[in-house]
Amino acid sequence: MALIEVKVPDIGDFDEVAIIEVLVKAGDTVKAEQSLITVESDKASMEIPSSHAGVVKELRVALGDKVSTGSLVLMLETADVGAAASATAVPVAAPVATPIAEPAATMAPASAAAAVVAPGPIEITVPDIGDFDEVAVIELLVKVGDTVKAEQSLITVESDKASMEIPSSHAGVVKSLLVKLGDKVAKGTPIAVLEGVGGAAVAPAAAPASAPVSAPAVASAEVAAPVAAVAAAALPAHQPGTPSAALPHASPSIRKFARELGVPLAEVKGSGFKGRITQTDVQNFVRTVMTGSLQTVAQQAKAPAAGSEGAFPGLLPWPKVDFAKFGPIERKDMSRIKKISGANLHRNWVVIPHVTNHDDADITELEAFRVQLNKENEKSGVKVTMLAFMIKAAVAALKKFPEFNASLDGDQLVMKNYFHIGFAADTPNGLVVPVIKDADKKGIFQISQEMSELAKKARDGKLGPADMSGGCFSISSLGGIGGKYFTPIINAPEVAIMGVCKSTIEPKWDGQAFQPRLMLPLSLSWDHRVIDGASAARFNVYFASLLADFRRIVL
Ligand code: CAO
Repeated sequence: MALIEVKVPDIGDFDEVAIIEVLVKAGDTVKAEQSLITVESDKASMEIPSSHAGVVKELRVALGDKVSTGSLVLMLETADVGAAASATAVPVAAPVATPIAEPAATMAPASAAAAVVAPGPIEITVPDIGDFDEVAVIELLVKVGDTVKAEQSLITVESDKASMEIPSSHAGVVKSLLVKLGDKVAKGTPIAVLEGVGGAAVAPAAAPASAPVSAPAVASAEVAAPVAAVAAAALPAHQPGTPSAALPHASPSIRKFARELGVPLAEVKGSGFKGRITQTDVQNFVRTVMTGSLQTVAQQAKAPAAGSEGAFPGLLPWPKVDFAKFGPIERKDMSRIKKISGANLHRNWVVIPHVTNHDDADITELEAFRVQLNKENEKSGVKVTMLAFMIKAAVAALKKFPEFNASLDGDQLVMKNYFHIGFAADTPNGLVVPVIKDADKKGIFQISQEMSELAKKARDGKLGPADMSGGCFSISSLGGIGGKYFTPIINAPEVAIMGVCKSTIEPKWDGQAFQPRLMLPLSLSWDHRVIDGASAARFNVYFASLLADFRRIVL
């Protein structure tokens, strides 16, 4: 038996990092490499492992203490005297302080050296994260269309001992994301394509994030590198206000624990230091859900999927039927689009308090104008349908009622000063919503042309994420098919959608006689958290008035 000191191993240049979790207590038996404490800087957390197996005799640190390489963590009683002697001298589990990530260095050499971003698209890759390949993506911190600053975190990756955020080496707009949750990434894995907007690239030596960590006493090849080194190796400069601020605070081991139990950390209230989520918080969450006193957002949103046991407490399970008993059947897999759009539609339907207003627009004159336009422009090959006029009318209505051109973001409304209008397109594989960008700046012919190109791309399964992102408001037109009214589901994070059915000639009283008028049925669904019923009625009336007399659009 020997009493040894267990100290913080070499964690590179990062001294004075705060202890945010103490994972053991006096009397606990720990294994070698078992995590003892979690420390955190402003961008990464890492667990400090024990160099030896033994029994914790005395803790020498407390929550909130600042520690550095060599700080005494605890006294451990160990049976192995020989090992104990060396333990105090050199922690076996010393994390390898690999050279810090140099995001720009992983870019094409030309752009890394340049002071300004090239105007063309730029692929952002995972920088040097030491010896650790194949770490899992656990959080996507940006989405397509987001504008990011150089050094802003793009994704969080996690190994079994550490999590870290991977920063962008350039400023720009995210054109596409090349990773998804759960993907395994390593140095050089492409993360995203950015369209340069003229921001400065991170020059390898300029930003703190790219300054190399001073070479450690232990060479990386000599030690079985604990993953904690990854965290230390890639600490980017702090970016106040980046999305990471909203992430639930929990150490990698708690994240793993939560994941194993299927607990959504975002819904767990942390009781630890600075609101950090502890193991007890996760356990309490599970207990509360199990006793039925709490429904998670995911549960609320989850369908009682066919064949499942019923996802809503108190609801009957989904009926399980042996259909073959009643006649011949065949089973088909749902298409990828159907699965994705189904999950999105379901979430939107469950989460958004929808209300739908129905109205009619008198499009008698507009239809005559449309037919005339198409006749005049027969040779152009561009056919104008009613939908193009509705897109223009939607822009005008969004300008007049800006709360329809908004998105909810926590307690805030994001008001958009751009006008991208989506339209639902029916394809053999399911429903997609391509987006006409900057519809306010385009004329009816250009919108018609783009719509027919996007609709073709949709049918051919060739729409890219950029074609379907950034929408402010959507129109779902079943006018070419039929029907009278329906209840379109809002395409989150938009707050309203206009559903349109087939126009029909109806008798309308003009004060003296019934006149045959071409009436277009409108169904406007809106998010009652953002929009009031009176505004929705006004929006519908205004939208209909534009279609009834399109000259009003220039007023
Ligand atoms: N009333 C009467 N006729 C209409 C009409 C309306 N509201 N809207 C379109 N039409 C006519 C068109 O004028 C065209 O007639 P002609 O062939 O005689 O010229 C015909 O119907 C077919 O139009 P279209 O559907 O090809 O063109 P569009 O611009 O109206 O719509 C698109 C394009 C891609 C939106 C459409 O093809 C489509 O996919 N619609 C389905 C959307 C959908 O599935 N929504 C449901 C979502 S919720 O599940």
